[in-house]
Order: sequence, then structure tokens, then C-alpha cells
Amino acid sequence: MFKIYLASSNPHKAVEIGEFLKEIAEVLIHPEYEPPLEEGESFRENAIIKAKALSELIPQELVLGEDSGLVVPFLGGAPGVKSHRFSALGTDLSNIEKLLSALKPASGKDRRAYFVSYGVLMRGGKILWEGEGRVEGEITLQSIGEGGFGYDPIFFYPPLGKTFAQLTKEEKNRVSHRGRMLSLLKEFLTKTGG
Ligand code: ITT
Repeated sequence: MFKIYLASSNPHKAVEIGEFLKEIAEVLIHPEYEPPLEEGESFRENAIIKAKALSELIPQELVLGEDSGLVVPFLGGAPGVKSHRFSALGTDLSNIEKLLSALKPASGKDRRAYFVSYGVLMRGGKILWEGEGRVEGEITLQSIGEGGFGYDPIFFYPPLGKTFAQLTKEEKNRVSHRGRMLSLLKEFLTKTGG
């Protein structure tokens, strides 16, 4: 069993990641982790910034930095790396409201969007593994469903005919950007030998 410390302040991510890796790793939050400023211009840069911040605190441990977000081509890629702070208030509700109003002029085809999750596994400040997961969908006209977090209620996933907020944690992990990134990480960990 691996022990992996997650460089994140988002409890929803911790639950999804812990659930996904539970057979192979114990996923922990370090109480002294202070989220660094995410000043990178890419998901990869921000994932490295987060992993490095935690790795400096506990250099002997495995740490995972994850940066994710929603990319809407009609909006030139926004909210992208700024997904968490898209609206001035930065709450899930205000982010969703801002996105829905920005997409008012968009036709059906222009409502395409995809989620990205970039993961970086580090020990002692050195990258041991990195990988990316993506999932494509469409932005709905209004929120549907109660589960998940962030933009899940307005992210419609055509193969299942539901928004991410209508999926169970297991269903979301099976198809999501984070689940796809984590299955690559799991492959790496399995090869390395737990
Ligand atoms: P940490 O940086 O501390 O991990 P965070 O929530 O700020 O927490 P990010 O910087 O990676 O994480 O921002 C990701 C944002 O993208 C997140 O706050 C959501 O708004 C959105 N997002 C990412 N994954 C999502 C998912 O699975 N479902 C819905 N929204 C998601």
C-alpha cells in the first residue's frame, strides 16, 4: 500500500481521489499544507506548483499535486486554469451563473466543453510521474443534479445522458477527467509495485 499526500485544499477532490486509489494507496491531507498561489499558465505548471509546495514540507513522502478546470472553446478556453476563481465571488454557484450568462449567445454546437485534470507525483521535489485526463461534454442551459462539485451540475455527459452532478461518485470516477488521470497514475503505481 502506498501512502500519498494530496496537495489540495479541495475536500471534494480528496474524496474522489481517495476513493479511486483505495485498493493501492492511502490518500492523506497534510494539516500544515498551505495552498500556494496558482500563478502558472497551464494546468501542468499549477499542478507542479502545488506538489512542490507540499514536497518542501514533507520531502520524504510521496505527494500528488492536481490541477483541473473546465475549458470552453466558445469562450476562448475560459474558465481554464482560472476555473476556481472565474467569478468575482468564486463560489460554485456564482461561477456557474457567470458561465451560463457568458454562453447565452452560443448555439448548441458552441456549448461544447471539456474538463482537464493534470496530476504530478513527486518525492523530494522530483517529479516521478505526471499525466493528464480529459472528458468532453456540453454545457446545459441550467443546473441539473445535486451531486459532485464545481461545474458538475452544468456539465452534460452525452454517453450517459446525464450531468456529472447526476452521477454517483463511482460513476463519475469511471468517466471523468480526474478518473482518467488517476487510472494512468494507478497503472504507474502498480508497475512500481505497492
Ligand atoms: P486545490 O487547488 O487546493 O486543489 P481547487 O478547487 O482550487 O483546489 P483547482 O485549482 O484545480 O482546485 O481548480 C479546479 C476548479 O475547476 C474547481 O474549483 C472547479 O471549479 C473546477 N473543477 C475541477 N474539477 C471539477 C470537477 O470534477 N467537477 C466540477 N468542477 C471541477
